[in-house]
Amino acid sequence: MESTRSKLIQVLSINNGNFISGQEISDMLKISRSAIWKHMKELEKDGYVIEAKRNKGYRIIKSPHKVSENTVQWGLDTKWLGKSIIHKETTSSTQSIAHQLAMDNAPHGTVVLADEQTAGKGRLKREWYSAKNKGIWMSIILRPKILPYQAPQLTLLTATVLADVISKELKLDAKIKWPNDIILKDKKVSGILTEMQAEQDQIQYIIIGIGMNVNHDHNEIPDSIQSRATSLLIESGKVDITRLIQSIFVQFEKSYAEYLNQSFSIIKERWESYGYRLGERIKLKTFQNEQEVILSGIAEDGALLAKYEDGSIQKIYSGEIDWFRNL
Ligand code: BT5
Repeated sequence: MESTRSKLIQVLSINNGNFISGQEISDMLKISRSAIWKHMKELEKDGYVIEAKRNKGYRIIKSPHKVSENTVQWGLDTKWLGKSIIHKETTSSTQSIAHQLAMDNAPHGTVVLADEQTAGKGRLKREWYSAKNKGIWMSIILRPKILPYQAPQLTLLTATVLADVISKELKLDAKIKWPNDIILKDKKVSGILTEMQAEQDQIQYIIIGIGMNVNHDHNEIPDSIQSRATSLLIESGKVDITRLIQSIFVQFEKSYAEYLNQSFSIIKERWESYGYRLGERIKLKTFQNEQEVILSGIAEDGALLAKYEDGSIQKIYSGEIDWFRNL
């Protein structure tokens, strides 16, 4: 259920700084005038500056910079993504909260956002550093009508969304390093963690975890990853995290619709246009051996396509790739 507060935010933001009367709001949201007033007071606590005028109504004249359910929903132009947001100042991992909510039937498009994670997770139980107010640490609950084997396509889709937003809005040369890293100048700025709950041939839910370093200075990147990690601030300048989240939501909805209505090939093409070191020779270590291969793209199921010396192309699902060492 969309909360009354988020509907109110929507009504006010559609009006874009113009007054809207208490009666109109009351009719639209089916709540009393005194309930509206109480909600306005709550918004003010969140940092909104609201002007209330007799015979004219209400308008928002300033919204706060901090990330919250309300600030992200203010002016957010999406149909389903982010209509329900759970924001925590601090939490162990947004993934854990999202799993819990999904098991309790949270709707498609619900988002868990945190200012800080104390036990952020990467893949294979790796650690994900999530410093307070420095980045985007969020988990999106999806309930797609696709088959479980297609789930990795959503990781690739998410990567194209992040690369698109970073490239278009910040004019940076974003690349996607298979399978889930967004790279700026050979350093990781963002990672994606996709987790799924499925039974036989049916997906119950998918959780897409997105971590993105936004406003870290150089010295705010932990020593252990200094040589491999970067932030948007380092590469471009300070970024408004709330606006960035909104852009990600809008682009995500667009790409998700294209994916469902058309096919994965549109995402695959986009992915390949951002592919890190595609067409290059890299060293690939599998269970059996270590070989030089040329990266030629991705397959429909999300596997990496490697071209061997003899011209054969094989799908790589896992294996160590020595990305950063020049051959
Ligand atoms: C990922 O794993 O890249 C997935 C990261 C997903 C994080 C989000 S944040 C919101 C949600 N809640 C969570 O708890 N997780 C998700 P992987 O490919 O395994 O990369 C992990 C590796 O990246 C680590 O072993 C480090 O080397 C490096 N790393 C850790 N923190 C980093 C950071 N902030 N920036 C860049 N690299 C980092």
